[in-house]
Amino acid sequence: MNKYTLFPVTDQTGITNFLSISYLYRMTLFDETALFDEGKKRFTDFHLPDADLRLWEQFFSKDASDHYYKTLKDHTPWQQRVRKMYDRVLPDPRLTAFYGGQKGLPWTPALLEIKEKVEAECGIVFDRVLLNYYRDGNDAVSWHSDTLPSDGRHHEIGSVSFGETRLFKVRHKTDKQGARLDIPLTHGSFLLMGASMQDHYEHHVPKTTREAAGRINLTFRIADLSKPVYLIKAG
Ligand SMILES: O=C(O)CCC(=O)C(=O)O
Repeated sequence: MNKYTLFPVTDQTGITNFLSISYLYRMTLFDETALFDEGKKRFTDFHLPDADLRLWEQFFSKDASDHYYKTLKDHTPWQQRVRKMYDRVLPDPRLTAFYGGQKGLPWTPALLEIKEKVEAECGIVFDRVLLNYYRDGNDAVSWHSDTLPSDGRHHEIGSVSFGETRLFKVRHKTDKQGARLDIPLTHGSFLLMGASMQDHYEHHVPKTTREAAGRINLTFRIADLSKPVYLIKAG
């Protein structure tokens, strides 16, 4: 697929439009209020082969998004995860916090409000949330699909973004000619990944050389999130 290939997306009225990938590359800085000022809500169903992927832009209002960004940035006990790579221990290029379940922090009022709004839209009840804080354009997450929960099957993942717009890249695991998407996840957006997304696709938030302010991403999940990671306190 090249950037002129047309890609079917369905809006909230159920009408399918064919958009080029270059359209989907559109970037919006989070402090740019034009989209919000127009009051445009936008729903996109990406019709991915083998998996559901749906996006609600401006799912949260500008005021609510500003409020949640600031509250989460200032009041989350951010932690620096480190990973063993051969004989080296490397910090993840982002800060994280994990809420819910036996191993997570207790839910806060702000996280419960966000969770309830997401659940009301998609009809799925989540029980954990992983927060990622990308401090600037140097923070990122490399290609991966999310770990298999301990019950042995993948579930839907609800992903909410506040702050700077960053690209969310998606590629099929085995079909190299298959769909590749670059989705700008804007301030206040909600992306729903269907259960089979993790079986068939990988995702990635690349570093960016453009000046990027902070971004907080919340991935609401079902069941165990434990990973072989070591935690050290954020400095
Ligand atoms: O920041 C994002 O949009 C993606 C986060 C992610 O891939 C993850 O938490 O596994």
